[in-house]
Amino acid sequence: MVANNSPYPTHTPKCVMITGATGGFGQAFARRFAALGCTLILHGRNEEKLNSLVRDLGIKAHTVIFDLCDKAQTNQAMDIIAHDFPQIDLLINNAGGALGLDKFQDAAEDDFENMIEMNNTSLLRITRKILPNMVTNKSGHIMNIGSMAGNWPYPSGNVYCAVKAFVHQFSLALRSDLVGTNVRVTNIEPGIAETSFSMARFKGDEDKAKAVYAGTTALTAEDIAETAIWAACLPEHVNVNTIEVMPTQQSFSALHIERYG
Ligand code: 8X3
Repeated sequence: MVANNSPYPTHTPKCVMITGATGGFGQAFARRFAALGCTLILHGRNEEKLNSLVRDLGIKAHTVIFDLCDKAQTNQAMDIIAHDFPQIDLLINNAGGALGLDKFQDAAEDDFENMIEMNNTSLLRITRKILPNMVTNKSGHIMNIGSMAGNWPYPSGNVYCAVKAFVHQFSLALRSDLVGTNVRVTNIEPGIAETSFSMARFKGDEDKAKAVYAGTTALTAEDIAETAIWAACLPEHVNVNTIEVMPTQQSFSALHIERYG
């Protein structure tokens, strides 16, 4: 972790792969892990954005471009990464997101299929390619970026809540498979965070996206990067299973009860 006066031991990952690196969380992770001196492998879909992030970081980083929803592209790119970087210490499965905020009875089929593909199927594919090396190395950390939506349903969250619940349970179950390998698994579950998340959810509708964050203090990408750094830099014998983080201004609502008349 960043130098401080704590006598507590820390562990610094040397090589970190971040998916969805050009998004809000991804950029914040890239900045913080670059500042720790880590070698970065940054995934994105947009080459120009990825190159501009690398220029901003001012470090040499390996970039990998593929569409998460494309099985062949993903597998081909990840085979190369697994071969060229046999010692990835930390994989941050950050790519994903929400598409639409409609009642399921009105939701677009493409949206829910893409959400499952982006948040679940691709996470499995990418993890499956990187994990065998970690197991062989007896060292590594899979860090998934879930959501509090995986724990707490909300109206019109339907498929987004479900895909993040998948990430939550998959992360825990993966820990069971990895016992004895020294490989760690963490799921970070943010609440409302002001990033490009809502622009993507509302497909570029700026007014709708801004309204999500109006009149409150949401989490920032930096808040989540701080939790990621904390969990990653704990000594290797410490595994943080799940971190759920909400802004102080967000809380729970009462269950809805339909009243007649
Ligand atoms: C995003 C959290 O509250 O916007 O993963 O659904 S929320």
